[in-house]
Amino acid sequence: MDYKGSETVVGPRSVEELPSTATAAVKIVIVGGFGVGKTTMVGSVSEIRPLTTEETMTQAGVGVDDTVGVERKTATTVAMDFGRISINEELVLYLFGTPGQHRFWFLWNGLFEGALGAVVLVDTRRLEVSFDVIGRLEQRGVPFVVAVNTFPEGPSYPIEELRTALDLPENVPIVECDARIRESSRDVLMCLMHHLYSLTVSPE
Ligand SMILES: Nc1nc2c(ncn2[C@@H]2O[C@H](COP(=O)(O)OP(=O)(O)OP(=O)(O)O)[C@@H](O)[C@H]2O)c(=O)[nH]1
Ligand SMILES: [Mg+2]
Repeated sequence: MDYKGSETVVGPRSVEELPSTATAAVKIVIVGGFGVGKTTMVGSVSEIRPLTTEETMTQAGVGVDDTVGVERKTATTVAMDFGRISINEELVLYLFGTPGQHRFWFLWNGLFEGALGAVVLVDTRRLEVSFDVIGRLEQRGVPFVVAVNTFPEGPSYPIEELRTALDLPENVPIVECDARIRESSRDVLMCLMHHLYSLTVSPE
């Protein structure tokens, strides 16, 4: 399979080389239903040119892929996205974006190996596409935060309503973001880091 670099969200990219001061690497997985913005998030926040495995959506997917709400989408991830971000001089996050479509979910097993935590992206126009994703994370016992990706036509709900709709416990952080904006995506990752830290000091 051919892999291509994505510049869907254009740089600036900082150094491609890993800083020599980096001493800790953490694997993070970006998950969510079809078309919620996973590739966009990895692309916006990565300091290296991200790797994507997007393929053009064709007529062959009609009736197989549920494109309701994302009719304008022309490409979809078929294997994974990959990016990297240095949080500080020592800590580096390796980001793995999963495919959103059910027919590629068998790839999850490999992508989750060694992952410390996950970001679940949700789109308020189609909350239901994230239900299965959250269920699967809970089954695996992978800690996660929920990031509500704000699309212009997306309805806005109070956080507590979203918590009820997604059936999330009190301790799971829910934050809003715009996956296209580097700082916003970075804030989501920082939120996940704080959450992971809080679980180490006061585990469930
Ligand atoms: N308005 C708006 N559009 C966004 C945002 N994030 C992503 N998009 C657009 O939404 C579309 C879907 O984004 P992708 O990043 O491909 O979604 P994905 O979750 O990787 O999709 P799959 O890999 O097919 O599951 C793209 O056309 C993006 O430009 C956002 O925060 N706001
Ligand atoms: Mg994608």
